[in-house]
Amino acid sequence: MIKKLVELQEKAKTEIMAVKTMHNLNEVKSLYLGKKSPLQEVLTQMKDLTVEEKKEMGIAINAFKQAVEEFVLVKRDLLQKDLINEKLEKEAIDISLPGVKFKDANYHPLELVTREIEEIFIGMGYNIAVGPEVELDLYNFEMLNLPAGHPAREMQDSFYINPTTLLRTHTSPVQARTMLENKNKPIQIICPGKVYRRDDDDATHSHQFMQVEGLVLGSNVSMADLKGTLEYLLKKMFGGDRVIRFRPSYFPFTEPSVEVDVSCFKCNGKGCALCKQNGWIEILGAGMVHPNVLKMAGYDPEVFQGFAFGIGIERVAMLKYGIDDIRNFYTNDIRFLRQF
Ligand code: 2U9
Repeated sequence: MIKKLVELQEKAKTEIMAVKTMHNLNEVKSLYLGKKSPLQEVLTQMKDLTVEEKKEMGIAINAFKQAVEEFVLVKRDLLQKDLINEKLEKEAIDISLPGVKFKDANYHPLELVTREIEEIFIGMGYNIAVGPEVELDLYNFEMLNLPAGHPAREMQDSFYINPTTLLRTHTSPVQARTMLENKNKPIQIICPGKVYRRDDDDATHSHQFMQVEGLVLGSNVSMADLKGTLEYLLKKMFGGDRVIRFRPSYFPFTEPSVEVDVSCFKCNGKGCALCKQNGWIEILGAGMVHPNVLKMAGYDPEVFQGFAFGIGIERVAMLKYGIDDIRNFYTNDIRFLRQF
């Protein structure tokens, strides 16, 4: 009987080690240890044995059971490892494959032009000043030599919030505020930002647009400094062989005032569609700060002179990138914005 058990154990071992799935393993296990296993037959034959033989047989049966349990455990372990390996193989990621590319964000064209202008002026030692977009009439108009009823207020039709408060029509109130803070000290600033004018929107006009204005005050600042500064700016922005010209103009806050043209960067002044065949592109307004503006901000015009200028960011961006409709800047069309 013991011999039979040893043979059965060998057979169980072979069969257990040959199974391919957990399910099969459980089946084979109950085949050898369950109620219908050949072990039952051995047990029924036990009744014919002597006490001594029964004892021996009991030990042998326990050893058999233990051995089969162990084979099952070992096989279960092996099957589990196979399962994990199979899963690892199936779910393997090829880390040498190129990843999913995320599209980098880019700056808005108006931001690009603003930053370019800021960099140029920072290089000349200017500071950048900012101020509120909801402004007092006092800073937006009064302090800039545009008293109530002045006909030039017409040029800057405005959005009033109440009789004394409006959306700023230019960034000039930032300069006025800076002058009040600095009384009789030199100033060298640029003021970029959004401005608002009551205007009918079309391809070249918008009720909201961007400007960079500049202000330089000192005891020895002349129109020659203004010309040199603007020539440097425009050469940096539109190319080293640009030339500029001043035409007389009028602004209430500067005297004398000028409009500044730059030679066309597309045809080099010969005349083309961009410059409307005249070789020059109108780009800026500027002038020497009006003595009234200096006085109102507490600067002595006998000691201090200075220049100021203003440039429209949309216009620069339209010229630079060949954009024909100002509304493109504000409609957030990703196909437009991705081009910069
Ligand atoms: C102070 C004194 C003077 C700012 C100036 C201009 C000329 C000008 C326009 C350019 C295109 C506005 O955006 S635009 O439509 N600006 O022509 N701006 S001088 O003069 C100042 C500002 C502040 C205290």
